[in-house]
Amino acid sequence: MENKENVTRNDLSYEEIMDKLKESYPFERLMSRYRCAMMEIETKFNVLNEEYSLLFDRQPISSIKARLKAPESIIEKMRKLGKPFTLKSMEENLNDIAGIRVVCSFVSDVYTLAEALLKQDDITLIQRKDYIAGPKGNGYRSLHLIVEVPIFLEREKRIMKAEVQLRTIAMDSWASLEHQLRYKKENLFDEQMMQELRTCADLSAELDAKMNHLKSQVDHQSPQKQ
Ligand code: 0O2
Repeated sequence: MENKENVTRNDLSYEEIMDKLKESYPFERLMSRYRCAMMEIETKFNVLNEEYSLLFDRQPISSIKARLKAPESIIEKMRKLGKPFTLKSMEENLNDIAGIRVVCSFVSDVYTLAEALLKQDDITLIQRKDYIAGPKGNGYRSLHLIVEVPIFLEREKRIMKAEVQLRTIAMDSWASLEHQLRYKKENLFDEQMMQELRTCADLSAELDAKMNHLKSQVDHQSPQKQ
């Protein structure tokens, strides 16, 4: 490859692009940096979970899943965006190569944890999409944050972007079932089926709201530890 930053040329086929990308050391190095960013953010949430479990005798985080976007999905998205296949362009145009999904017990935990992350002085908020306050048309709910986080390498400090999705257990189970139902079967869904999906999402939001209300009653009666 003449220029290490140019992973691909535009005249290559999809398969050739992918093979070249996977073999390239600069691509591997970039992916490794995104992996480091995921580790940093995952650790931050684990630390917060530990702290809150001390303060409130319960853990607000039910589970954390971190995933690196697959090369196939990266190429597909760059192609969709009509952007050149270079590492620089990937870094500039894709916000979700590193993804961390934080599944919380209650709706209030989603916002408490998001706030606690964002007030850390090494985290910069790039974009916030609140699909809980304003669900997507199909009923999808989650709080999405695009953040920048520094990673400290042997000789340099790099600022990396990552997408953090925060949601409740109920929102997560709806999203996971919806994904299974709709994955590659998008065109089988008619308006009535879409309406049923939305109804299921609304029912699960109602459950979240009731559980959150119960939690605030319990919180009100139990004093916080110092
Ligand atoms: P994966 O494999 O989960 O990463 P963009 O991210 O740029 O493509 P957009 O629409 O601005 O576009 O992103 P948005 O709305 O913030 O959501 C992106 C991610 O949120 C998706 O990533 C999903 O993880 C999740 N998501 C968004 N909408 C839905 C939905 O309707 N159902 C489910 N189950 N998940 C959703 P990817 O890249 O699609 O997939």
